[in-house]
Amino acid sequence: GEIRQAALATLVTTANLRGERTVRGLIAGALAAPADGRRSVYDCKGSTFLPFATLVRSEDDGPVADPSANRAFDGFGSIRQFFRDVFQRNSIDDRGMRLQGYVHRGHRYNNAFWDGQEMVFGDGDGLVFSDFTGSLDVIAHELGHGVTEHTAGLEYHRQSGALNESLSDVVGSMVKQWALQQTADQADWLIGAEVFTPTIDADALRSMRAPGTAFDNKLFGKDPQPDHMDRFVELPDTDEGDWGGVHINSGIPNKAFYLVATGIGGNSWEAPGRIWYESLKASTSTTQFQDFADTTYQKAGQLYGTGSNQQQAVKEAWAEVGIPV
Ligand code: ASN
Ligand code: ZN
Ligand code: CA
Repeated sequence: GEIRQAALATLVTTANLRGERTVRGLIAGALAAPADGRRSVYDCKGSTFLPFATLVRSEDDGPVADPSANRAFDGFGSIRQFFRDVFQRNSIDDRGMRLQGYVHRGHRYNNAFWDGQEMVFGDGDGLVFSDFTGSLDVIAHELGHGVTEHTAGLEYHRQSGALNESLSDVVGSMVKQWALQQTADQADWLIGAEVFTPTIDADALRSMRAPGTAFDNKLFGKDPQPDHMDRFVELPDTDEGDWGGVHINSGIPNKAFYLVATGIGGNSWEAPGRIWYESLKASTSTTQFQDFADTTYQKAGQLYGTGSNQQQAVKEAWAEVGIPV
């Protein structure tokens, strides 16, 4: 990243001084590599074995008969453009990685996931959950896991895992707000508002504005997400324990991002997004809540000035969720 850019800048300068047009041309060509991240969407036709899936829509194809395939394809397009325009990031790996989606995975499968290579979506059972391609923020959440894997590589358990989950919700929420051109105050801050069938009494999978309030019904009970370190949920580091509550304790950093975005005001993907994205790139596989909070405070100071209102909003947000910086 930065080192390569600096090295290229040095080469360009040297080439300019020597007037070596050929070298300069080569470098310019390398720098102007086409922004790609070409899309491929596959139909699993109910199988859980991805190699059995068939290609239904690729980059140069127009809409196809399958609405799930089109939603995944169009969603990838929006998210790709979001990363390009807002963060100057070329796809998942910043090197134009192909965006591969698999729809109709399994029979009535109630989830979606990133598997390290591709984004995979279930149809839902039709009773509780509907098609997981139905929420743009869910598609962006899964793609966000790819971005995290290719940047900080946050380990998917305990606090680093909850940060990994939260960063995917932050991406999901920012992409949705950007697509709708909503300010932080106008947004609903819900993740997966469209994935429940209309019969289910639930707002969404999660709420970043008010973690713990996304649902409260007979089927699921109350949304278990905390919004403060005092209510951090200790769970075993097992599949059963959600790897230490990665989808539960993510409520804490989610609330911090919401507070920063509303505290600064305007669009979440501008200053708040920039601070979070720079902090993600400065994080490691074992970054904990406190480390991440400290990094956002430091980045806000570097980007917007020490004592700026952006930095002040970051400080107040983390204090409000019990992680003072
Ligand atoms: N939808 C979930 C997620 O992306 C699936 C999982 O637990 N990996 O976090
Ligand atoms: Zn996730
Ligand atoms: Ca609903």
